[in-house]
Amino acid sequence: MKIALLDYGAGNVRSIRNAVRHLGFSFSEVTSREDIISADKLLFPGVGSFGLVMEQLRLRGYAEPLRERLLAGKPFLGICVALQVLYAGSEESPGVEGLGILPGQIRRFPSGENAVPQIGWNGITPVKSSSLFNGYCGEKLYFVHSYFAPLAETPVDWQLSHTNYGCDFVSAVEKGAVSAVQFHPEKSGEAGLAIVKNYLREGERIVLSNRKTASDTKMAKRIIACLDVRSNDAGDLVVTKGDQYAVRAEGEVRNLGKPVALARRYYEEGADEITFLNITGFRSFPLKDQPMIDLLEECSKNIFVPLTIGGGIREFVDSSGEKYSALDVASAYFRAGADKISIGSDAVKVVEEYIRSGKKSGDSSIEQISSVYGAQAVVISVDPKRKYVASAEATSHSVVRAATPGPNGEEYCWYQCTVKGGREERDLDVVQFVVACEELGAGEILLNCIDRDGTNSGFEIELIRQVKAAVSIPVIASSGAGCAAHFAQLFTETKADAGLAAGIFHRREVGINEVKQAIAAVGMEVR
Ligand code: 1PR
Repeated sequence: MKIALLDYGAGNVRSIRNAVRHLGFSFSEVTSREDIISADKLLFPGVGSFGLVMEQLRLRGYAEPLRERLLAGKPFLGICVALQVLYAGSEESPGVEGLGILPGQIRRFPSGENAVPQIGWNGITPVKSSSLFNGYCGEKLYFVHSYFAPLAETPVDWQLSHTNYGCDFVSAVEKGAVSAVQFHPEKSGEAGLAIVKNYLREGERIVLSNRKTASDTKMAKRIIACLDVRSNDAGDLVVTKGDQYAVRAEGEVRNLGKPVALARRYYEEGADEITFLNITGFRSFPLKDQPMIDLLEECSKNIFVPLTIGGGIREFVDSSGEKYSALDVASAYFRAGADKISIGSDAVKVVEEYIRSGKKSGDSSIEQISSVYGAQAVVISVDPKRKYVASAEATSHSVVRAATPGPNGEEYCWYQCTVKGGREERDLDVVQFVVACEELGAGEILLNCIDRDGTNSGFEIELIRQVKAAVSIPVIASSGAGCAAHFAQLFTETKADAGLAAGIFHRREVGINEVKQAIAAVGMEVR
């Protein structure tokens, strides 16, 4: 059986390759139109924008053979934007024609109650039986997209499953041997791998009884494990953990373990996402000695939940005068298995220039990476510090009433942005910063808090509320978790989309499952 994978240079195709290999199948890469026609089974993972995918398919002369194959009803599995290009067009790329297998238009999620993009674990409701869902028991699956296939614009005989995210949308289509899914099965843990296996399985597609699942689906709150990574004095790459960003104890870099092993442990313990932050990335150049690239390649071999990587993503000129753009760095990370990249210090610089000039340059790191890989692939890691003020009127910055009074009993504070891991303070407050990042095309905010980092004293609720009120993109709350109850407090007192912790997980003080039980106990949806 000839399995062919269609990679048009999209973001993270490494994950689907790893998933197919992990399942014990071999495959070949599509290099010609003939490969598209002749393959017994075609896999088409899509990442990026509708327009970019269609442009790449046409550039390579793949659009016509693909249409031919689909109209002939030959086995096909499309993932994410590869489902969307089956349609005639999309609001994401007006005027760009899709493959037109399905007549309708892809639409953007309405902004409002739900953060857009949809990033996280949601359910599906199969509306007809399919061998693709043999053995599927209603597990949540991983979605990361801003545009969706509307029910009204999808012929009923193509509709395979629905999902709700503010509105009901088509989360999978199928007709005969042609299937496509909006979620990422290669990033949806064991349940996702089972769906890929059902597609790749040899022989006739026999439909076993598909278990009835819930008629409505709910997005889960995400629990993320974060690995702050750096080289220790011996030059080994270790997971470390700061107290308010100070990572040395008795002069030594705290060593909490090996990154690959810890990441694997969190995958097995049910982490919804895993984040790696190269905390000294601002010093070195990620593409030079490459430890983070190797780490990603290793982890993505057998970790099938989303991986985010941050640290040092910026423009760079190396010692031989060779110039690299932030996009070059990000592309290397995506090819190595990252699903999202996180920008820290460089984003502050970009926003300061944006506020100073009042206009978008179009070639900032945020804009470049977001336009090629999609907003959902760009996370902004914010490192704010509390700045106490005598009164709310004492500053032009956006203040909050501080839950922790200041050293002189101050009741108010604002949150000052920093760069280089909290080493340098900037005259920019967190609200100005996140609003500008969203305008420039970022898809998610990783909201740390230096004052809370490593303190086990709980999340900075007032900061999270302030940022959640300022942006419509998802917000990951980070810093300060000391027990499972802190996550319950986080999700009952704020609209945070995800909660991240490091120290308590590394030191095995609290388990990921314990956290999920605690938030489920207060009525939150969990995976
Ligand atoms: O600025 O683009 O090179 O990125 C550097 C990245 O490294 C940024 O994302 C920045 O947040 C991170 N970083 C830099 N220095 C430190 C440090 O700790 N000295 N760590 C650092 C950031 C914060 C969280 C941490 C939570 C949870 N770590 O990610 O994991 O605070 O911790 P807790 O649960 O133990 O409280 P660039």
